[in-house]
Amino acid sequence: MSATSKSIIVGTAGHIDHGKSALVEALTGTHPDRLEEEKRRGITIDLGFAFLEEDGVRFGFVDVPGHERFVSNMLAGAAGLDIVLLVIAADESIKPQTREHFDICRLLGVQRGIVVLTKSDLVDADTAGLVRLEVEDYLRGTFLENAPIVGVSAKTRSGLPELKKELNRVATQVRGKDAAHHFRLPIDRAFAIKGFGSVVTGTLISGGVGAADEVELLPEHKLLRVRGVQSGGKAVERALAGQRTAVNLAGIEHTALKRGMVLATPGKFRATRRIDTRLALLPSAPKLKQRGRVHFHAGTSETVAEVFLFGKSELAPGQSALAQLRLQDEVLILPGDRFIVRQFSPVTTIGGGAVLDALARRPLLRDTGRVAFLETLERGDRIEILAAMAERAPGGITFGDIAARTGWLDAEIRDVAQKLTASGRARSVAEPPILVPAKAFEEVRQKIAMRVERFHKENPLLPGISREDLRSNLGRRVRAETFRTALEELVAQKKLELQGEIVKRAGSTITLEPEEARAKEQIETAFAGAGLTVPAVKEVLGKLPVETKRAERILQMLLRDKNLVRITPELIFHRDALTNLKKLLSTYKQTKGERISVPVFKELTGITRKYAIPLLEYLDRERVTRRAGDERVIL
Ligand SMILES: Nc1nc2c(ncn2[C@@H]2O[C@H](COP(=O)(O)OP(=O)(O)OP(=O)(O)O)[C@@H](O)[C@H]2O)c(=O)[nH]1
Ligand SMILES: [Mg+2]
Repeated sequence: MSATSKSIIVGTAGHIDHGKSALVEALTGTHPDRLEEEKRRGITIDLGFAFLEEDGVRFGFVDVPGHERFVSNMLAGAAGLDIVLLVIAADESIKPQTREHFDICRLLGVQRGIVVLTKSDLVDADTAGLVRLEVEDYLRGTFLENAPIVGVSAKTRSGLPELKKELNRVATQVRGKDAAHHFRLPIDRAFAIKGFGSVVTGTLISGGVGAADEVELLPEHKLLRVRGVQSGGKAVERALAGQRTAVNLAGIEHTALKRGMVLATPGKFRATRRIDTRLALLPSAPKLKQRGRVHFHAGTSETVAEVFLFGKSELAPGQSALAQLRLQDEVLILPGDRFIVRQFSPVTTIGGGAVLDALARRPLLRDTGRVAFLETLERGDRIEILAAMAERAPGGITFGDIAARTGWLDAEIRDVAQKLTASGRARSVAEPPILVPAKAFEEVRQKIAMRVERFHKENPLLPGISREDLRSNLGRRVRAETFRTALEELVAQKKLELQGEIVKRAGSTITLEPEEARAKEQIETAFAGAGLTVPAVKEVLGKLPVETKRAERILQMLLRDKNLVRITPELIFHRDALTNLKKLLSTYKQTKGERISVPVFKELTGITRKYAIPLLEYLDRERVTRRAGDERVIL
């Protein structure tokens, strides 16, 4: 079996007892019914599986139950079909579950199929011809309108070679699932095999999976390791999209694994309870009321949903609408995925649709942009979709958000993001990309420039606003990355300047009022004249010709320009005094040696302990001296 051969999933559909399972056995040699109860009652209850390889095409068969009570099992099998075999017994013709199963196939978007008139050994040619006409009439205007109709008998095996030929022909028309995409395996069975542990099976709808892969179990968001993979009943290195697949998992009990869960590429997806959709009601269904409850089926999962119609109070039969489905349980579902809804009671299939927004917001009335947004999603233009998503995300949308909301591959996201930013409609403010709408980015830029301007006006004695204050001024809705990018751009455009952590208008200098200039000189002189026996800061500031607030700002200017140095909250020295002190110590080292005690230091500098200790600690910090017991070593 070559790994490159085409893999196709074929599913049966049709009324109970019409010969679906017998047909699968006649085609593959495997009877798909496995359960004891199925064998005893002669009906299919749950999904059955079989394999066939014909002319290089690998067919995985999913056989479904026809009984109306087991439609939910049928639904778990119908997700992921490439070709449907619509099975109609020639002696009974179209029956209720023929219609229901066929409706389900249509709503799920199944593209191709073959109509199989079974039990043809039980009818004469006239009856067979009549049934054929009835079926043709029924299928007019549907995806099976031009499908082959093949009469077969599982008993006499008549028609089987022709059916196989048709299967191969239709298989060539199937586009096939994308093995290069993210891995997704909706689980339809979970069990344990002695000596192996937990195994799950499913139809691999996207991507691939191999031994030693790490996968994520959803909606649990649990990481698991793959021990081994089987496909078509044989161990394989890698199973690919379009194959029936069994995965042996490490680190989990089989009882913790259930139909409806999904194995997926780790770290990409988010389970959801709220999806915005295009919901269609079958012409045969009763009308659906606002906030009506329905059974919801997607992939292999099943839950209950409350329907919230946008802009409508009810949905008429045969109509469709944009609608939010609030799910009772979390599921993993992505945009484009199809789903089925069934009436709450009595349980019959009434409609279905496609997911547009899998991570939808609550249906608030003031969200006036929602319908337009959903219509954009529905049109499917990726650049428009990304632009619209960025618009709706406060502060922009991250790479991870995009992945979770679209299911696109990293390279696809980058490609679309690049096109969007190249068009000038959005800005990327980080790597990996975070997209911010161009208008929002421009607003941030303007706010920054305005805020800096205002700061200069309000604080003429300060060189500029601190980065942190500027950032917090913009509010929390602005991302740090947006702020940084906008600021960098303003600096690059020479509109603003950075001075360490200070942001200022480019070229701005501080102009002092005459009394401020005098005050500045006075402060500097006071400290310069004091040498190491410095005065108290308060005392100096108290004598100035300006009020305290301005005096303090002028002091800050001197400290910032390093004309003054603050070594403790209370002690400030002039730069020259400290330079002289360092020279003094250097001379001492040359003449008296490298060690100096506190008393000798006091004597040398002529200062009291009050100054000596903080000064020595300052010198230690400056690595001019190093403490060694009671003494200092001059470095
Ligand atoms: N004579 C005749 N009997 C058939 C043929 N195909 C199936 N049967 C019989 O019809 C009965 C039902 O067949 P199944 O294959 O179990 O029908 P099914 O559609 O799978 O039924 P469910 O799975 O329960 O919906 C069985 O007794 C089969 O032996 C056929 O081509 N000719
Ligand atoms: Mg059956």
